[in-house]
Amino acid sequence: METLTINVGGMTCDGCASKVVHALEGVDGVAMVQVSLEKGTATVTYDGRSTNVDDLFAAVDDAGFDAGY
Ligand code: 9UX
Repeated sequence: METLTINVGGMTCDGCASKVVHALEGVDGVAMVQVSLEKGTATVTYDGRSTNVDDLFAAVDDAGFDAGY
């Protein structure tokens, strides 16, 4: 398993945080997601054989937020 912390732009309420959690949990290979609304981050533990950083960033962006390092 690998762990990545993504900076997530555009999260302004708990609903946003929930959307980001669900978007990342929907990616094949994701085992755990922890989102901090205060920090504007999402920490993801994932199986690198099933997904990668590009996929995780894309999931955040597709949910309407702005993923970055
Ligand atoms: Mo809150 Mo966010 O009412 O996508 S859910 S602003």
